[in-house]
Amino acid sequence: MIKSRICQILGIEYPVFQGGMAWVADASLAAAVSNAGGLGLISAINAGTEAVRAEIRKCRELTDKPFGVNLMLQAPNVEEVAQMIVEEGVKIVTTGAGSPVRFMEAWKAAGIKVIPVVPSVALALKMQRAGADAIVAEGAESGGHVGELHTMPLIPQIVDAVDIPVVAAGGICDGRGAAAAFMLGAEGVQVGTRFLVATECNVHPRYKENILKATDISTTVTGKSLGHPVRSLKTPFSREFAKMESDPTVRPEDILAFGTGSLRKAVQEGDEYGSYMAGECAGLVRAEEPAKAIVEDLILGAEKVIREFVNSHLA
Ligand code: TUI
Repeated sequence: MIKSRICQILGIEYPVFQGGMAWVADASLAAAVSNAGGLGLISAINAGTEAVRAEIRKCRELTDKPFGVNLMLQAPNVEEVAQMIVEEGVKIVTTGAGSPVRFMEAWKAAGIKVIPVVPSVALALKMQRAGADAIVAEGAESGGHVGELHTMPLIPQIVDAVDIPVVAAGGICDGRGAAAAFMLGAEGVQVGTRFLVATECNVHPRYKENILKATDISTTVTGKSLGHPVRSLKTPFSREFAKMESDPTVRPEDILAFGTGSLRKAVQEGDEYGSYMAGECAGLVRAEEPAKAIVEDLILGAEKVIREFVNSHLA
């Protein structure tokens, strides 16, 4: 069985994190992943601080295993949520899209394990200095807000730079990807896109259908001109967004306004003018399955390919 420091630090069975996907990652999905032995995460981006508090309480009813909360640091209510998770006794926090340094002292004092998501070596080192317990290193193959570096060169460079455990994210969705991440020195994997089609994931059925019919070339990155590159499925929305970005007569604020609310529209309404955030590995996602089957496929699948490789190529 693949084990690592991540399992010890967090008290989980398998070093598999479910990505804290904005508007998607609720108590139902997080509890299912935690009950399967991985780390379920609730996104703190949805209908407001009190709604997130309710999800945390619901998750406690659904699982007695460890779970965490993911905080998107550009959220308008980020200060309020940062305080609320302390009040609620949350024990694990991951962060994205910024530096959580200003919250670190209060979170550490509350006994919270803090695991920032970072896209570069410099940020990984900054997070280690600030007291992070581990980091998620996320390559640009991932869905949603992306950095510049891709997983294959990013993970070993961060692993070489820090002493804390590194969890790999971006482009991992089966045992082969997980095995590759472990070979790069990661001590865990974070998976988003494949959990979008988990039975316990409450996205609109059209979101699941769009992931299941995706191919290798189905995702695109928009928003570079605004300084917020986001990977999502190619849809009428993303094509229109890209057209606006390439038109010098369109003002950035109008592009921004066009994108506002688009993720929620995809997740809740299955609207074709929604933003279907998804990673490059969407083309590998073939079936809706319980979260438990996904967690087990990632870990047992990784073990299987590593064993087979050693037996057939290193004997
Ligand atoms: O955060 C993510 N992925 C996300 S957040 C999100 S919500 C959203 N909604 C609408 C439009 C745009 C986004 C969707 N996907 N991944 C983690 C991640 N964090 N990737 C890269 C970073 C990151 C970037 C800069 C982390 C730290 C950072 O620091 C800059 C600084 O402040 O020093």
